[in-house]
Amino acid sequence: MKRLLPLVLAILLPLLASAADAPSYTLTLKDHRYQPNELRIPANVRIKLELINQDPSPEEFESNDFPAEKIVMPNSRISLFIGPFKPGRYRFYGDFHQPTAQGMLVVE
Ligand SMILES: [Cu+2]
Repeated sequence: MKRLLPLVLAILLPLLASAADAPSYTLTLKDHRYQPNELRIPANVRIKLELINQDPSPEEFESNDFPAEKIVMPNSRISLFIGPFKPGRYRFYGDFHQPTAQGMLVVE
């Protein structure tokens, strides 16, 4: 067991560090719209997305351009990790209010 510890740490610490180092960005849902509705992020890095729902109904952050589907309850917040992305534009939306809840990731 003792001999395994350095190995376990060698595997776990980089994972923890990469999660802690991930740059963080915030999206707020209000009146079933994303604010900002265009989010600029750097290419080739995993990012942490903080999603704040200020509406009195649940929303689901979702995209067809990258893997993401996560529910955020009314007046709550969640965080998720997305990327890394190649430069480009990636559409996301709120599955429950698609007419208004539309946004774009601009990766550069
Ligand atoms: Cu969905």
